Amino acid sequence: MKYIVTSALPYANGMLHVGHVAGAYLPADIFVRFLRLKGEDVVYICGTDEHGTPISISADKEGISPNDVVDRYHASIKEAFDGVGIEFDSFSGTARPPHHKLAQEFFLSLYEKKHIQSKSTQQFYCEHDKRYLPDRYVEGICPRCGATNASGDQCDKCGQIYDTITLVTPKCKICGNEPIIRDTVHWFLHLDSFREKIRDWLSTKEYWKENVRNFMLGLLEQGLIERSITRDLSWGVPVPLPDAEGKVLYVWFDAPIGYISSTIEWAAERGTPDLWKDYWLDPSTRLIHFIGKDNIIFHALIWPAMLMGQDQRYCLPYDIPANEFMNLEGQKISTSRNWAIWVDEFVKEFDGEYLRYYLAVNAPEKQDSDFSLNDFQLKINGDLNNTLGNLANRVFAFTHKNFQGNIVHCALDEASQQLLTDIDKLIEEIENGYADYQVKKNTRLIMDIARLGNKYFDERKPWMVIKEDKEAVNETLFVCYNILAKISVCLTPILPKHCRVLRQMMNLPESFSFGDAYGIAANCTVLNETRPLFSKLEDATIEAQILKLKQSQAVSNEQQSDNLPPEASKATITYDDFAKLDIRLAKVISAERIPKTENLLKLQVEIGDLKRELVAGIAQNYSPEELLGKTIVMLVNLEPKTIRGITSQGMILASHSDGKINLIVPDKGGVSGSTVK
Ligand code: B3M
Ligand code: ZN
Repeated sequence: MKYIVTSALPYANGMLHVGHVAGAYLPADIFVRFLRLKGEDVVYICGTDEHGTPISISADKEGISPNDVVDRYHASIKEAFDGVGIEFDSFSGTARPPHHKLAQEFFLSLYEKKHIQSKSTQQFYCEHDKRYLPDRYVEGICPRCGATNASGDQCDKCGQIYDTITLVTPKCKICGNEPIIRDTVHWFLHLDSFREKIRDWLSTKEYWKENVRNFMLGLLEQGLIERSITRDLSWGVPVPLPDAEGKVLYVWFDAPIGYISSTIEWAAERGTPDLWKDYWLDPSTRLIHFIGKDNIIFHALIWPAMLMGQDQRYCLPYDIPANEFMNLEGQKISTSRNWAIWVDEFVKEFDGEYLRYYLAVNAPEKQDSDFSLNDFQLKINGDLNNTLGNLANRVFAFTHKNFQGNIVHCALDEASQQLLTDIDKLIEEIENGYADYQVKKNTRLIMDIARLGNKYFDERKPWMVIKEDKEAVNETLFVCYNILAKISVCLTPILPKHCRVLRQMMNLPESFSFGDAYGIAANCTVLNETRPLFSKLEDATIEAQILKLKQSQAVSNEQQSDNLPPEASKATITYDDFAKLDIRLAKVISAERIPKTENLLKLQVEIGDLKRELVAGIAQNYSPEELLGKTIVMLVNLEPKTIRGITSQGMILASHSDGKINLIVPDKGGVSGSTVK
């Protein structure tokens, strides 16, 4: 059986955060490693998605070319993947010429069969910038849910896709002016002509995850509408028709073709340029796309239709295991609010495999999951150190001390035999789990095996028995070796490096297959030098991370609220809403810096007779000395919040502009405790 496994192509416009890795990358990497342990023939494909308006907008802002943006992010995204051990066979990019050529061939093949047709449409056009404003070049109020900051193609709040010109109070993202509406020609993919084929194909996909299947059935029910697949832009794959000056393919049309062009690049680099065909042009190949849930429509509907409309007989997706999302400390991960843990930074401070383990334990397989730093510490210390690491350490230490690292094959009593048989049943479950993308459950089962090992070791009391019956202790250790050897196989897809180290310490063969986990997995053992497999995460390390996260968000909140034009401000509130705020004059009676922070001060204030303590992020603009005795304006009835172990009761008011903080003070002085309204 041949497999092509893909992970969604990340946009070359930002860094990877833990939510990305948990959704479309780690599950795929684990699956691929599992397939290889089963001896399957698999290529694992990815690359960066290098078109689309976010990239050209970033380039415009920085005054560089889209290519420069792409090069920068392509390299750093690849580095982040390396740091967390995601090993693609090919990591290409969609701005490369062979990709452009293939995407144009895809277009033409559909065009010749009349699956693509042009028609005149209305689009926003900015008279100031003299250009059309597709997708993210225009912003307004979502016509569906009323959210602000909705873009031309999609609302990030409600996820709805709509006709651009229905956007309410549209504004050009470049100059802020209101655009006009102009006619322009675009090309549309007629999905409806694939309806029967899609339906038949889908009827063979009963094994799909429920979220993906239900989504698709819903779409078919609604009826398949035509989709615009071109844009008025200069950055992208040019539409390969004579009358298409200034038009490029919509990013979502060309992106999935990147899976093929990346495989073509892989084959060429290996010196076997036709090898990609063995995979893509064999209808029995299992093509498996790992994606996040927001990409289902493109992979399960539009992309298969595009493949069906080609002259070449490409294989169609066999499965699309879409994952749910991962939140961070109970809140949605957000790049714009800087509420994220960035992979490249995280793996500088923590072992990349610790991150793999935590994302596996916490995989958002059937529902959204939550990344919490305290829980991360708990799982690394509890599972890896106290459970698995403990089993290895105690067994190794005991062997070195009493057997010079040398344990021999021996007969097993009934209890020992039974234990290994029970464990083999768990291994079967683990094997099925991997085949079914159930990584989370597998981490639990593997820890169950380690717990059984620890329990067995405790019950056999080798530290006592050694005094009278060395052979019985040899048996105990022999069984424990076998348990560790089994774990070293089962855990390899999740923690490849640690399992390699474990096997080296135990003198186990470097190459092995999943089948080696069953039965007697280790014959006799002469231990190499051993050392602890894992190390614990200290409280202080985790606290520092939590603080870093909060601070980076606080800074980004300030930056974002800088200089908002009045028309872009928040929604109108009633007087009653305003009256809920208890704002008063307060006098600063003590101020000190909070150690190990750059911008936090601890303040004591007097509000009339009342004393309050609070934390303020103003140290970069105010020294403690200049604050002493100052009368300031304060929001008194804000919900208290613990920051750096200090309960902050209230917030002092200041203006924020260009990153500078300017405290609001009463113009003619005032008595502390006076109300402000
Ligand atoms: N570039 C990723 C995203 O929506 C998008 C995937 C393309 S896969 C062909 O975040
Ligand atoms: Zn404009």
